[in-house]
Amino acid sequence: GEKERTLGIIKPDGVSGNYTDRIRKVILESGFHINKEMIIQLDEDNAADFYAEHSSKSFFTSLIKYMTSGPVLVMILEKEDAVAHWRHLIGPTDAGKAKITHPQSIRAMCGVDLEKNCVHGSDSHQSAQREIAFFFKETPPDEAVRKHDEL
Ligand code: YYY
Ligand code: MG
Repeated sequence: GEKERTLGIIKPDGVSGNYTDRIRKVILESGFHINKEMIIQLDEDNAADFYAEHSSKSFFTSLIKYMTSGPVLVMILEKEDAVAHWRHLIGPTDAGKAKITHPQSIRAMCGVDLEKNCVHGSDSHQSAQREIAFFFKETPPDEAVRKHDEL
C-alpha cells in the first residue's frame, strides 16, 4: 500500500520527563520512519492556532497553558496507514484510563491524565496534512491564517 505521513508531538512533560528516547524507540520498532523532527517552544498564538478546533471548549485555556509550558518535539512519522497506526500506538486521550484499558500504549507509559497525555497524533489524513504544513512549511495553510486572524 501507499506510504502515509502523520504528525506526532511529544508534549512538554514528555520532553521534560525524558520520555523522548523511549517514545522514539517505540516509533522505530513499530516500523515508522521519522521523516523530520524539531524541538520548538510554542507561544500562545501557535498553540491556539494548532488547537483552533477546540477554541470553544472549557478545557481550551488550560490546554494552551500546558502546551506552552515547555518545549515540544514535533515529528513527521511515515509508514503505511500511519495516521491510524500512530493513533493506535498512542492510545486513548485520557492517559489515566489508558493505563487501565491500553497499558501498552504510549499515553499509558508517559501520560498522567486527560489533559497531560504526553503525546499528540493527527486524527485523520486531512488533519495530518494540515498539521504537517503547520509546522514544516514556511507558509501556514489558509485555514491557520484565517483562524489566527479571528482570534
Ligand atoms: O486527539 P486527542 O489528543 O486524543 O484529543 P482531542 O479531543 O483532540 O483533544 C485535544 C487535547 O485536548 C487532548 O489531547 C487533551 C486535551 N483535552 C482536555 O484537556 N480535556 C478534554 N476533555 C479533552 C481533551
Ligand atoms: Mg485531536
